[in-house]
Amino acid sequence: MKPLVITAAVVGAETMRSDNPNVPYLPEEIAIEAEKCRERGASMAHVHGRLADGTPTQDRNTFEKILTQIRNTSDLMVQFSTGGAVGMSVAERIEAIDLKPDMATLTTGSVNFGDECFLNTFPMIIEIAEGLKKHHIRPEIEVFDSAMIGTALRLEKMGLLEGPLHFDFVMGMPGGIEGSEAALKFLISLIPDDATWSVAGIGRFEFPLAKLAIQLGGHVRVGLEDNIYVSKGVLAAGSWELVEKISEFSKGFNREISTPEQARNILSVQ
Ligand code: KMH
Ligand code: ZN
Repeated sequence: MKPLVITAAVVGAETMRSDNPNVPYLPEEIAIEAEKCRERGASMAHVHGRLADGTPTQDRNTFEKILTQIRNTSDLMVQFSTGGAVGMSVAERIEAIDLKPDMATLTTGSVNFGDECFLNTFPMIIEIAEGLKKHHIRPEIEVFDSAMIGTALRLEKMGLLEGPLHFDFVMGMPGGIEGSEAALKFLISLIPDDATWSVAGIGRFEFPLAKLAIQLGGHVRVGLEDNIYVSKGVLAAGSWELVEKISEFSKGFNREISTPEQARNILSVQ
């Protein structure tokens, strides 16, 4: 098995300090948190932007600061969200991609997101995929439900995505695919043989799915974006504490943890 790539989703667009006081908002806070995650085994930071009061933003200046500060303080790969927050326009969501992060997300379908809808119509998906292609940014395909895999394969046929594809299965979110072993194995069965994948379990699904991914040869995303607890009822001291847990699990399963340099190779990032 290839070494385990751990992605730290340190910010997100939904988790607020009222949920967990350790969510970083400002670029310097995000960079400090990302560095702590690197020290505990993460090789990539998945980032969103926030204003000082926590309001989600995809503002280019904010992302420029985040990218610069993470690159100044660590060798982490940086992955921009193009999902942003529910309700944002595509233009807003891809405003910062010309900054050339190492990767950026691409959600290949719409999904109910709590009480709202995270809208990704086919034309919207094409616009984001074209933007990533134009700037030579490797997409991480975010899969909230199984139909999103078929759409990604369609984009590959259209020449908008280039293999080997890399998927992130976001599982256990209300409105998306369930966080079960059967569902994970079903998603794996749908992707091409040469594809790579990671799993981002939401809430209580984070650790059980991470353990499965470690054993099945996949990769893992954790962080306060996805889950605010380190154990039942105990808030995580930061995304770094969740990364630390994954590193411990991986050692327990005798799986090596990748460096950012190895992760670039594993995920075919130039
Ligand atoms: N915040 C969600 C609406 C991504 O980062 O690309 C979208 C999301 C996916 O988090
Ligand atoms: Zn995200």
